[in-house]
Amino acid sequence: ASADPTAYFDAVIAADGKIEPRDEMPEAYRKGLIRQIAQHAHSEIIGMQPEGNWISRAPSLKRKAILLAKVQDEAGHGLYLYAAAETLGIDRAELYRLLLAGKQKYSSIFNYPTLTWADVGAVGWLVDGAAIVNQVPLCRCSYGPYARAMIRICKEESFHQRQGYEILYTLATGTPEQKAMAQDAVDRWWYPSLAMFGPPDTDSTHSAQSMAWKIKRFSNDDLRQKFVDMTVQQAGVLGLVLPDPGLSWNEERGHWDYTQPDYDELFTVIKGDGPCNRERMAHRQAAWDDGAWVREAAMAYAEKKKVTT
Ligand code: FAQ
Repeated sequence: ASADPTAYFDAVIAADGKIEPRDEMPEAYRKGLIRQIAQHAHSEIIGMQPEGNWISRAPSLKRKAILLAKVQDEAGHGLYLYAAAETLGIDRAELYRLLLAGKQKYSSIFNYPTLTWADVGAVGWLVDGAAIVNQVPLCRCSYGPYARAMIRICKEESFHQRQGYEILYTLATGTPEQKAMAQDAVDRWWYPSLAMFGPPDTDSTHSAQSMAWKIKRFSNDDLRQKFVDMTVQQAGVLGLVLPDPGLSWNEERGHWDYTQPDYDELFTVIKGDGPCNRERMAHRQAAWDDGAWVREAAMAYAEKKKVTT
């Protein structure tokens, strides 16, 4: 180790290099990454619930197989992300404990209900769409294991986004009732999707430090704007209307003007009082409890192997 403990870290960050698990790093960098990566992992796992709700009710065998594969991908994303967090010296059992104790968060978006089949399309199109806009820059994040996990995750997310778009396209070009169902889903998912990007830059507590450390590459508001610009075009192709009368092209800025989501609602949901928070956490807790015998059996088997070999 050098005399200045952060000299190596500072040089790697300045040169746009990657920090790896065994490198010296400031404690706040390590803690901040655990916070973000764990929150991201928990989101993937809790995020299986709203869509899992439709697996048994998907309208055809083909739709069921596709949705099952997508939800399994989310479990996989959660696992790569827990593994990335573990390289920072925390055990995943501890991360689960912190989630279940309400000490770590998961994304606000998964506290909204999936009321109709069209919601599965809207989640794929808007929620995965927002996730991609947020996560592509994370492929260049300064922490190596997180950046590398993001590359594969983003490839799968873009497939997910297209399957959602295709569900909505089928409905939007179907019967008037199907089109109305697609429009209703978009009406309900639009603002919660905008809120996924987090509070406005002025209220974002972590952005300045995360950007200086090259964990975040763009601010919450810049990513939100990018998502709006991309989505307006796609809504046009679908023939669906984004539920914002304030949407208008701003020639000077070269971006769409839009109405901000209700950030009071975002904070209410983050604090645990959204439409489905209790249900999501109860389901997660039950899955943990129901899995106890599997964990115990696996430990007993490992012990037995140690004794006999
Ligand atoms: N929900 O200072 P900032 C997916 C919290 S995609 C809940 O701006 P930061 C794929 C924030 O933690 C969803 N909490 O924070 C999928 C902080 O509180 P803390 C997951 C939120 O970290 C699709 C406080 O507010 N993606 O799962 C939210 O700089 C379909 C102040 O905020 C990721 O996690 C929110 N929306 O920026 C799966 C991406 N927004 O921690 C299944 C990685 C903010 O101090 C189906 N994460 N907060 O107690 C990030 O990029 C960042 O963490 C942000 C927030 C952008 C989410």
